[in-house]
Amino acid sequence: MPIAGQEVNPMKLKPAYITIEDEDGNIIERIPMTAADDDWIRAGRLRKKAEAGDKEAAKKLKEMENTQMMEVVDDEQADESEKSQDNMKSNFQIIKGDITTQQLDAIVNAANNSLLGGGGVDGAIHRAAGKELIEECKTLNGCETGQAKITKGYKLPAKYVIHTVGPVWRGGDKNEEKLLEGCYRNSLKLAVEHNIKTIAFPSISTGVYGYPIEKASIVALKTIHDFLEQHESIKKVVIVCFSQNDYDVYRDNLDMLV
Ligand code: AR6
Repeated sequence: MPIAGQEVNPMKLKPAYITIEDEDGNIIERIPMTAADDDWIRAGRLRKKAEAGDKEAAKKLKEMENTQMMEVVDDEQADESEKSQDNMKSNFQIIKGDITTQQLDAIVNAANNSLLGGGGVDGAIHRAAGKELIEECKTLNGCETGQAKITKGYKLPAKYVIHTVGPVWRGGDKNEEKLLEGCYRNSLKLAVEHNIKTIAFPSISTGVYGYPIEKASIVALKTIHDFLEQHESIKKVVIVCFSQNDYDVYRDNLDMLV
């Protein structure tokens, strides 16, 4: 029968395990609850509010703790995770602003399969880069969802534009998460291949394509985090949020993850 552990420090809280015991109370299996990541992050956010005196948040947290199984990681695991958190902190930034003005090696465009321009951030990037960008895009034969292609930046301060195509949100069971992960990972892979050291992302898919910002931000943050852990050549990743609300969501989720 599953048992619940107690947690004390939100920064050391890891996704839970279900612990299966035999009748004598001996542990026979521990199954990591990786699918519980969303809940784990939500619990962290509620805890922050509860600590600041929000009674409603405290109540919700208590309910979660009674139904979710959580446990504290041991010190060794915590040290390891703190090391990777340092990496993420030094190489990573979330800002509110306009991606077209970023003075970095590359900016990422949330494009569509044609790569021939559109509205939102795509429109803004094409306007700022000038007509030569569309001319180069015409030579690329489009781009599949979740993949990425690279062009020069032309009149932009950034030397390169990496064009990626996010998934349209269709309820969450049409492979949206994997495709969105692919956007971030494949863009970063292209960056490494082109010796790009500093790069900015918009919040891919969360505009016209309708991906819920809460969920999309977690995918973005985790995928970037995992990539930075494995690729030291990237020195700076910036997520550029266009609205205050998007900025707040990304910031909150970063605080919970790192
Ligand atoms: N800088 C940073 N972020 C921006 C900017 C900007 N200048 N302008 C908008 N955003 P969207 P999608 C934010 O719709 O959901 C296009 O027509 C915006 O507030 O641009 O991936 C393409 O051609 C939102 O948070 O991209 C595709 O057809 C985020 O960028 C389709 O939209 C993404 O919103 C792609 O949809």
